[in-house]
Amino acid sequence: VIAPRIDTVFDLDALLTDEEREWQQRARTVAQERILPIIEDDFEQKHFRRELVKVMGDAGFLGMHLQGYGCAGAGAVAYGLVCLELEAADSGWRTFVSVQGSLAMSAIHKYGSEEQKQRWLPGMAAGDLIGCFALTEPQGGSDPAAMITVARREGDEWIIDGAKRWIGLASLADVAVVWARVDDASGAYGAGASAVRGFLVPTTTAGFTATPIDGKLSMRASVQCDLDLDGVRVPADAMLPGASGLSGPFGCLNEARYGIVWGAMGAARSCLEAALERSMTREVFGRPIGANQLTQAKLADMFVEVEKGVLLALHLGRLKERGALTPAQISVGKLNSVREALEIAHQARSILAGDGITNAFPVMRHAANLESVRTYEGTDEIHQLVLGRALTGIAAF
Ligand code: TGC
Repeated sequence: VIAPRIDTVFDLDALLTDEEREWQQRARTVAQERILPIIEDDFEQKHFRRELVKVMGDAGFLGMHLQGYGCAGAGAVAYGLVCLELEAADSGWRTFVSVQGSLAMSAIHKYGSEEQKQRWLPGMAAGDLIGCFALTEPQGGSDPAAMITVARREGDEWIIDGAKRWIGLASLADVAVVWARVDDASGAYGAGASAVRGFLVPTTTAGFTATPIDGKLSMRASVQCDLDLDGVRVPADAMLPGASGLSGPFGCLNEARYGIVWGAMGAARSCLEAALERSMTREVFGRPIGANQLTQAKLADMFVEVEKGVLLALHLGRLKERGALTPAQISVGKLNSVREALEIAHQARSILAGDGITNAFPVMRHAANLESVRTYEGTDEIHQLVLGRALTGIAAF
């Protein structure tokens, strides 16, 4: 028995344009031909396959929702569908596309000078240059307002000192978008003393050290780093002129969180597909396990959550295309998608029984990856607090 393709059951395709379907198909092809054949080995070996960066660039996925500078200028839904298909293969590759396009490139595109955009964006869109986004610090990621990394002005230069943690791709990156508190009581270089500003730091700059974090049992096919910033000197024009205050980095986090709303549903779909196929081929007590009511109930619940999650993502995508998407709406999507994807991964594992803990199936890898996705770009608790504030008008943080 061949499992029906679950994404044809509900006919979500009917809600997409031809162009969106083309982007989705392109991402599905890249995922199937370039990522799936190698991902179990790469996950096992903790290997980030650098050569695939160019493949992502050639496919047009890097900064694909941005206009100009070699970017594809695609819509938010098309970008979401690409995130979904890449994460159906592995969260690490969707994370790469998010860090490059939604965080590093978005920061430059939203807040950079014309010269900064011309210098960095075309190479990043093509996959010739890698960017990273240095916001989170070792003392914790949930409260960027507690940032202690500082930039001091000395003559025509900024000198940056501090530390960052969990910075994706930093050891491979060509440029880092470093967020730092400007130590400037005069207010001459920022909107008031101690404003958080962004700086474009070439990673070859003296004093910039990126060290991959070892011992990860999640996101093993991608790289996250500790950053040490020790007297890093950059020219005055390295500052992003268009961002002052935390709304700068938060504006980029909105972009990345939006991609996760879609991406996590890709991981969920992959788990459901594995469980569905197994339920029709694996026999216990003389019949397929999918003939049991308890298994069918699990499959039905998983399917309902995948379909609801994709519909929610699509709704948020259409709002985003109209310029109407709010941070609280993104929190609904990020919280729901990742929470449900993890539950789906756990249910799929139970249907696969003992074999579900092996890498003969993608389910444990997705479950492990989703633990990271649940934590970065705002934990469940942060998004609950954002929604709690939106509902009550009272900030509980
Ligand atoms: P508050 O500090 O009062 O506000 C600061 C300013 O930011 C504005 N703002 C937003 N702007 C746009 N989008 C959003 N989502 C925004 N949220 C806040 C806010 O209006 C204010 O603007 P202004 O002009 O008045 O100065 O912040 P808050 O009280 O609103 O927010 C508190 C809280 C807890 C919600 C916020 O701090 C938060 O979202 N925390 C979670 C941070 C987070 O997600 N960290 C993980 C980042 S993941 C990462 O860095 C890794 S990158 C991936 C990789 O490299 O692999």
